Amino acid sequence: MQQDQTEIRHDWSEQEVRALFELPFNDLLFKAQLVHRQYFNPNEVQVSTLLSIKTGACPEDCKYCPQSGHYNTGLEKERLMQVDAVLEKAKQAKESGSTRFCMGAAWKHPADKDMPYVIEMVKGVKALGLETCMTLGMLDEGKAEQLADAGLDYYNHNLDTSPEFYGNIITTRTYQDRLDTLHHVRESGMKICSGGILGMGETATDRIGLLRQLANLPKQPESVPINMLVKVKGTPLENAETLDNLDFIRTIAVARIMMPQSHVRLSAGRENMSDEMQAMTFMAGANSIFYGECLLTTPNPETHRDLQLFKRLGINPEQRISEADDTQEQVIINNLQKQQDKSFFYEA
Ligand code: SAM
Ligand code: DTB
Ligand code: SF4
Repeated sequence: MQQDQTEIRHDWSEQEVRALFELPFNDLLFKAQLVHRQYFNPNEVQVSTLLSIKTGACPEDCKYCPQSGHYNTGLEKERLMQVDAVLEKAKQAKESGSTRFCMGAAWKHPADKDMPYVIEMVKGVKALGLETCMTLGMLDEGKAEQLADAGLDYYNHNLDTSPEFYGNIITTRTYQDRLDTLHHVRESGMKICSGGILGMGETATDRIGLLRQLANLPKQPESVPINMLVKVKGTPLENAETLDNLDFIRTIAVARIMMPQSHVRLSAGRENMSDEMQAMTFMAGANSIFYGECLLTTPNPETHRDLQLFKRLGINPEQRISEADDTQEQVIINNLQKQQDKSFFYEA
């Protein structure tokens, strides 16, 4: 650790985190910026693209989710996509400037019969020179190892909220199930992407609880998505009370301070955020977004709006940092050339 770098702590108490939330807004944002600049270029944001590879009819009952089979949201269900079709989408994502491709499936957990296809997807997307991420539900040790062996870089599995509030939102899998999946992912050597959703009717104490759970994991997640609830008609949370934007920004800032080395991802909910609100979250330490007009099933800002926003804020997309291997060397050279031509992303 360099002398001027904030220490990574895994023993955050409720009182300490509450004290951060209670700081005057400007003091909190200043502190978050200071921490952010120790580990990251403040003018770079990592850009990922999402694809739903299996949509709807999920057996889980997550009250926020349009894909749960327990609620009627009018969503069109789709079986697991063909590998070729997934790779075609990944190519498009890469051409648009994304560096990571995140594939999501509405499953309780992947079935044995689906693993060969999923593994082909990982290998194919990797061969395109993109980082790979998947979110397929719970993983046991064996499946985590299979995915890691295939070369999957990140696994997304959110804790969603505090342990105390969790039972109000999901009853079909426990908090401990989620922690177990994260443990298997960590043990397999993959990187962890785990965060939560705000605006589900949770209290400020629940937001503190969520961040403590994430930061106090034996190793902090490399990526921490903070979603603003997208209220979908037909889900039990369709009329949830809207969270104050300043409380959302505060939560990003506190996440940044508690997890200095992690990418904090401004995730779902950007479609309803003004440019100024998004700029404030970047100021608070968010440094990653989902890019592309669709999240999994709900809309995301149109790409030209994001490109304009980046341009107005002087933000550059973060380039992929990876050790070269035979298949990816050319891809990395191309990316470096693109980095020199900073305008490539804006003109995509
Ligand atoms: N089925 C897998 C799972 O739950 O692990 C993966 C897909 S799931 C859609 C991934 C995450 O998206 C959820 O954990 C939740 O945090 C987020 N999410 C789902 N619906 C959302 C909504 N309406 N608003 C905000 N975030 C949402
Ligand atoms: C995450 O935390 N947010 C993304 C990603 N991980 C997989 C998903 C957001 C989904 C929003 C609702 C939808 O589009 O279906
Ligand atoms: Fe299924 Fe994931 Fe949606 Fe929960 S969040 S209902 S597990 S797709």
